[in-house]
Amino acid sequence: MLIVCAMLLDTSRIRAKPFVLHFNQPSLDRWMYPFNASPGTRPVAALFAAFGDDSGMDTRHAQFLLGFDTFSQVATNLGSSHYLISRARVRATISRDQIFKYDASQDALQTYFPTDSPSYAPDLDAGRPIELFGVGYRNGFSESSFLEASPFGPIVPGERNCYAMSYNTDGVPVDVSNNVGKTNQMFPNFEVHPFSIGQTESVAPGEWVPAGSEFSFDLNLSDPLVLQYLQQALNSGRLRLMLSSLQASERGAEPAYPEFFTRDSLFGNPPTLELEGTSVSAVDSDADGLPDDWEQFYFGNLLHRGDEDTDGDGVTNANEWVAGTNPNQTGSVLRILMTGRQPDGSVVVRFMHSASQHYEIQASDDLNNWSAVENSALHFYEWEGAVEWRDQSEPAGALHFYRVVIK
Ligand SMILES: [Ca+2]
Ligand SMILES: [Ca+2]
Ligand SMILES: [Ca+2]
Ligand SMILES: [Ca+2]
Repeated sequence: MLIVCAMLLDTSRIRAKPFVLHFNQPSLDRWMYPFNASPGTRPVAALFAAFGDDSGMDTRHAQFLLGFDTFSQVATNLGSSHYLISRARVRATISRDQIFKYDASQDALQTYFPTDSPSYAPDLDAGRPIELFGVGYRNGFSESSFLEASPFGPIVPGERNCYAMSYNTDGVPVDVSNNVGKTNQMFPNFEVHPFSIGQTESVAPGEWVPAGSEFSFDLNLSDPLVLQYLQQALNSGRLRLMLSSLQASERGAEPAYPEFFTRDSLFGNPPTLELEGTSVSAVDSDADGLPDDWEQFYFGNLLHRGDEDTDGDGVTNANEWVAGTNPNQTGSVLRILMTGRQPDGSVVVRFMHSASQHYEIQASDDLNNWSAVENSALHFYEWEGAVEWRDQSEPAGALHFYRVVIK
């Protein structure tokens, strides 16, 4: 009897609901610079880079860690796909006057190469963007154990305990601190996919940025891997983000770097977070196969049914819920976009993917007996929202059927 009561209490406690979170300051913030003698209490945090192997440092040398604890406001551990997010914005304020130029867009990887590199491309817009990333950890640390005064870690490239993180083309989280700037074979160059690039209305692109300028970072929710990161953070109750910029004193030029106020500043505005969405409980009061929270999030009412295809994309609302797609957008749907043989003989299956879903590619000779393919690796970022499975082992002329299954 006691157990039943406990279960009832627990169910009511985790009852999900819409949330509109406004953090006026981070739960923690820290200038991630290896020689920072007062981690967690400095009033400002600068972002800059150290190019070249000789520096002995990560290329993204000085980063800025922001942490927002959501667990007191949004129920945790519902499962990542049960967090629907409509908006996520970080704001941060510049503390130092006119020492860098505003660049509102991403600069190609080749613009960071040495000018004598055969692959070098000039940076056609002045300045370097300010990029927002996720956060990764090593040496046993995690988002719950890495705090403002935790050890930085070894001061050599690729070893810091807490770093700017994004996803590689395999969809795997990676340290982006050395995505460019090193010739050491341990650090091959690769393009990054920032979660957001800072925008300001204080000045036009290419102009010097005055102190007090506010930068906004709207997280790119149309990238399923970014959305997934946010969902996982809400599931754990701790959102961690990292600001970084590849600003450097280039060839005798004046030092250029953005510097932000932290929550420890007495003079400037600390970073903030706005996060809006819904957590989805199992409650389905109208018994149509759609959780009420999901219906309210997408439709604003409970009038639509599970067997209905509201956006007419060929997939029912119930299956859009299962697939993590948007029932109001025809372009958001689990569908194979392309399948076929490439000129090199490999087979490609391309499909739209969603946040926090696990896909299995299955093959069949007869459309009756299906089995999972052995090589299950997926390739991301061919274009946003799409993913590809590629197989070079299939003999030419073989006829197979393929399907994508959500596990
Ligand atoms: Ca630029
Ligand atoms: Ca319902
Ligand atoms: Ca539909
Ligand atoms: Ca849809």
